[in-house]
Amino acid sequence: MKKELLKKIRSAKQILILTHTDPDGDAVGSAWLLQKIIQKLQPAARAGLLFDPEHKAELDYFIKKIKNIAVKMPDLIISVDASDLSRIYGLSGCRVNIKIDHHESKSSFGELNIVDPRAASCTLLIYQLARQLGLRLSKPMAEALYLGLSSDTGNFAFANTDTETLAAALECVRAGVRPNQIFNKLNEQLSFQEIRDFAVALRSAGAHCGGRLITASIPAGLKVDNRFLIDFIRREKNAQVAAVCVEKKDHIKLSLRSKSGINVAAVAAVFNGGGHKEAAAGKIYSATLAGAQKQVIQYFQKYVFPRQ
Ligand SMILES: [Mn+2]
Repeated sequence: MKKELLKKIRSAKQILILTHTDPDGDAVGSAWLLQKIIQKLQPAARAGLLFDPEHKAELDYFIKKIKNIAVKMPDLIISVDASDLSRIYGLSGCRVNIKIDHHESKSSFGELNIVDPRAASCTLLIYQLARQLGLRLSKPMAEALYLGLSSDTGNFAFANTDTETLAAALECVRAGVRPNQIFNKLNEQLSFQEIRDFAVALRSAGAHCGGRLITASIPAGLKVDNRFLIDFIRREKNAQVAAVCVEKKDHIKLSLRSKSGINVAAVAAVFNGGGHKEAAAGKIYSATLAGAQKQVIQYFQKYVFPRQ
């Protein structure tokens, strides 16, 4: 695996790194970290990245730190943190040569697939590769790694937080990362309007299935980050699963979180999506937000929390 990866990178001149639409901290961190690694392995190559411009504003701080290089005719395309071909931003009919990912997925669309669902973040998986190649963790690499680690572990609080993630975080801090600064840039950048909109969205919260399922929804027009909302409602003490429906242009986005061992990736798969056991997302083609939410609640009532 390591040899094949090295061979592909060393023989490339123009490398394009892509990730999923609506990128999160792990997507941005993974592309950034990989670019830094490629620059060390193959300094003569041009390694550029492409991000979906429709990303959360707080990621701009990190994207601005990345020195992007225009790559017009890539001879190597690497996707990071993307489980499905249809979710990759900027691919436009090209082939993916290398897929690096940590989602549970049967889609092996790369010529070379480096996939490990045990890795808490895709940046951690890329860091492990870099370590095998004997590369030292520089400060920018550590920032990229930490960005993905903290994003995908809910600031080192989710079930995927383990000795590996904490040991990698320690390496990041040793390399000069300041956890508080990254937390501030990611989580303390809301506008006053977003605080008010959050209050409106929170009013939609409901408990179902004897309290084991907690739901909320975000109508179009409200500026609310669904991750903040779902991470808030999941705090309810009896909730085993949290579900948030978000009204998008042509569909309803479904986000799911599990605190109880229930595999929400399997539920997301029913709703045109996928992800991890504890965090997953899907798409519902319903004309209304209420209609989509009803479908979700009914699915949980019937299949996940049936009455004994
Ligand atoms: Mn990820």
